Amino acid sequence: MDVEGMMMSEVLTTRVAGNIGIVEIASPPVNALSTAVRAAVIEGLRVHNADDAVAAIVILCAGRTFFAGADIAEFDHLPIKQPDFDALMTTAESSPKPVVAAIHGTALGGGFELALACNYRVAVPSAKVGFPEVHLGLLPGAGGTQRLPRLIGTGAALDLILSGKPVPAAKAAEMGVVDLLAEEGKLEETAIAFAQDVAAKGAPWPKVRDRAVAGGLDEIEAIKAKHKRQFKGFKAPGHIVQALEAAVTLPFEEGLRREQELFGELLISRESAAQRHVFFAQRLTAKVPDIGKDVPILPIRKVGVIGAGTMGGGITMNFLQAGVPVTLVEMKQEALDRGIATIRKNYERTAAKGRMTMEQVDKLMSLIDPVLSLDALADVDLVVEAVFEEISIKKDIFGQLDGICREGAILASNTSFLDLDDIASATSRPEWVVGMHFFSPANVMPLLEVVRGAKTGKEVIATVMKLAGTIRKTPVLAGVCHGFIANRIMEHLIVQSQQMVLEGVPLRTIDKVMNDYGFAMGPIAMLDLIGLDVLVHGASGRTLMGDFVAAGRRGQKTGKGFYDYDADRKATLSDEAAKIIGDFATYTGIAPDPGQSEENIRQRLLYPVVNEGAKCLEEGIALRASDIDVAAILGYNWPVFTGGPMFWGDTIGAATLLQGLKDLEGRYGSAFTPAALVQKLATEGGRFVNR
Ligand code: 3H9
Repeated sequence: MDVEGMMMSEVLTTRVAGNIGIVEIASPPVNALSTAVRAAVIEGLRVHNADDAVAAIVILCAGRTFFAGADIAEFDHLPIKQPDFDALMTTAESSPKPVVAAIHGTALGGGFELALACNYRVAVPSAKVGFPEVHLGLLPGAGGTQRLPRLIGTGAALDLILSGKPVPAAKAAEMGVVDLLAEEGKLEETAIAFAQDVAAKGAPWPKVRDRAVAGGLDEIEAIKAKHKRQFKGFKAPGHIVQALEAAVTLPFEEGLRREQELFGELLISRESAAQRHVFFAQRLTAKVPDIGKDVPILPIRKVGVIGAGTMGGGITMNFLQAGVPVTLVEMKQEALDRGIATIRKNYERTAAKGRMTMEQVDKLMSLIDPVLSLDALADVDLVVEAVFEEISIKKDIFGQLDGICREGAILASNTSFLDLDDIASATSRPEWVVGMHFFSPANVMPLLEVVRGAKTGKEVIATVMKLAGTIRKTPVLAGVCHGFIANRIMEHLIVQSQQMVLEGVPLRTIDKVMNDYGFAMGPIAMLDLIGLDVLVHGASGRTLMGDFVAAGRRGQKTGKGFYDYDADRKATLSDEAAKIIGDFATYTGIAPDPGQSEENIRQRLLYPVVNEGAKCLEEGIALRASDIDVAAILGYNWPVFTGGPMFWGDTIGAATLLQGLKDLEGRYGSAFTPAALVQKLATEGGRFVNR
């Protein structure tokens, strides 16, 4: 038996219950439809179709879920091996005996497509079905775009496929996708009884392919408009629309062929390669090579947050939503009241949108214990300090915590730039000190940088990495340095954009170049959004942004910053801003160079980010290049379809990057000096990202 044959026999169990043949697949963790699994399903169907004692067949999966889709890793090794998806779907759909898919967990992508190729679908209420392919830069390529509109109509199908969101079984049943809801825990017996019924009724058994498509091209236009923001920079949404158009205009078989063509184009696209990279990168960040499963995870039952400002409030909300009580400390009653009121207002806004009840708001608020003294933190399991970014203040607080907190409590700082080891030195227990760097707004942004100090204990790292998942963040481990990973690499983009502003490059050109690259917002508009006062806080000496703040131009919130803003937050150019820029340029004596090419601007903004990422790798600040990509994407909205700065650096190639950096260094100085790793990869070959 060949290797695939052996693997197939390991994942497949065929058994017979009464007159029903069961094809059971067990391929942990998520029963992805790898070559071996596809072969196993086909073999299971063959076995039961050849057995005269079997009247109908049930396909089900062991473990936590029905098939979660194609094995995404296989897409890096094209062509897809035989038996391919077409063979699998055709076998299921043309089975002479009726086939029932019994669904639990998540039937996603190719898994959902297999269910649609079966005659019937039975699911437990906790199950979900959906097509997440769009998040991988793909489309459902195994008949999903042709079968789903035949079941639920063109508009609903397009909506579901473009959204990428799984639908709960009850909703799927309402839509006509699921034929029967089984009681939780009784999936197999319900599916068997259902299969017996349909077998007893006799042929013909329904096939989705035989149904007419409900809804026409006009429905497609309406749904396209609803999702229009998704199209910019991404290839897949446009291809998905074309596949749905094919479902409307072409006979089933021709539609399938069109779908396969479109899928093939996406599969070899740079965008899909980038998004598949991000899929695996996001799941890799939590794995720390020297921290195995044997390292204990400490229970975090109660948290203290110091500082009820914007950051502290956002951090608090994360824990409340995870059901963890928070003791929130402020120095003054007024600041404490303001912080609590802001949290309540945020939740009430969510409730007003119908996404939460007022009872839930009250319940969350009741988890906060507002206090005015650090002494109240004596019994918490974790403290997150989120006060003003000033080393002496932080050290003072950590010194006090050392005397207050119980032994074994984790002491975390939300510092975004400061030296964590220096902060830890203020305590007698640096092994319990860690960085938990949230991104603003902390209750929304999905990134948590976990900063490992020189002495941070392994169980502290393991606990905080795990805790990130509990509060729905993706953790990225960083070493101690100025700005850790995301801020350190992205600072270049900000600094260079400011430099170009002073050289007279039009603000709109700088923003446009980054919009064209894929950022939803250019760097200048982003500074206005964050607030120039926030950015200059603590800066010493005269700065361009400081001059803006002095002139009352603090950004979008004051209706004026680099741009002027109207009531709809539409940005226009401002003579006053131009004068502030001109005056500051004169003050610094910067040479004007307003006519730079867009390519020059792009390289100036992006190459140093990749270069700094390379330095983070050299210095061991980041564990792996893909972690840097995740930090940039989740912390700074770096466009996903580029794969992040390091993956993008690989697509342009180290040799091109090196040459570009050398040219920029010649013109603009040491900010562009190539990292040793860039030079190494350029001369020896290789990539930043190695999966
Ligand atoms: C497709 O189907 C194309 C077809 O239309 C057409 C073909 C022609 N493949 O997320 P987790 C791994 S495209 C390979 O932490 P959870 C994952 O890397 C596919 N590996 O668990 C991780 O590995 P590790 C459409 C996969 O419980 C482990 O499983 N389907 C796949 O939080 C656990 O994953 C999708 O896009 C896969 N398909 O969430 C579904 N899925 O332990 C993608 C998971 O080494 N998957 N792994 O880090 C998911 O959305 C979630 O994994 C799922 C479980 C919701 C299923």
